[in-house]
Amino acid sequence: MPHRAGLSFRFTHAITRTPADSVSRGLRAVDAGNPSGETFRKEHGLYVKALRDAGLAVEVLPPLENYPDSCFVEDPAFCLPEGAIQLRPGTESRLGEGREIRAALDRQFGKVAELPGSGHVDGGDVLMLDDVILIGLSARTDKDGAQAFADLLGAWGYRAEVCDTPEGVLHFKTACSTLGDGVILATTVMAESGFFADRRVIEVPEGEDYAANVIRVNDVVLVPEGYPKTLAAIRAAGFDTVVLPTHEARKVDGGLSCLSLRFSLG
Ligand code: CIR
Repeated sequence: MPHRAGLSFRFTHAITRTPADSVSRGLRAVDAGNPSGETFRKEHGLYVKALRDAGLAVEVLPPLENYPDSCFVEDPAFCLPEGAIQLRPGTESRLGEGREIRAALDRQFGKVAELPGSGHVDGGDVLMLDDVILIGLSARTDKDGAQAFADLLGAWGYRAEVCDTPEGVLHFKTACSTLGDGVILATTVMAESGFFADRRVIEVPEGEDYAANVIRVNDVVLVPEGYPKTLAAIRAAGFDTVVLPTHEARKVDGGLSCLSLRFSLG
């Protein structure tokens, strides 16, 4: 795939979904208390504002009470400038979210495909860089799904590589992000994985692994509140930052990337 400068962080549009009250029953690996829908919606409002301030036109979809985790719109779809792909999330309670987001994809894109076959891919396992798309195998993304997705991306002119997400990590991007301009932010385990070849990797300082999930949006990097060492490392690398509260999302294993689909149109 030819290097497409800015593919991974130059965006014009985003799709988000307002958290439902049922997010209090959202999936989580470790129980740290139930998130409050009301507080989550306040944090979500700040998130949407930050995306708009970064220059994006944001479509905010209504809450879906039947899907407690549906505000994490990154998982049921994947967006590229030329079209979107409806994915098949790899856990029972989220399976229908692909169908639920389809109408929004159809509104935004002329071309929308569905993940072929019967395998599963969560968008949280997909890291788009400017010259390759990494797909992490995880408890949510299986081999069949990853291969079918890689083949589809290949047919659209993109190079995809399938990697093993380290044990105990929910999604590939739970533990790494692109800061753009060839720089990766990653936990130590991810940094040592070899997935990033000779790219520059900034390691998340000890005790701040949650902060590995940031998003570069045009000229700023959105960083979760409460991780001062990671914030300092990103700033020291020359990036402008915006700090956002993600306390409620974190209670159900969600981070900044999970809360939006970001893409560039036209
Ligand atoms: C889940 O377990 O599916 C949600 N509670 C959190 C999803 C986070 N999504 C992401 O990392 N892309």
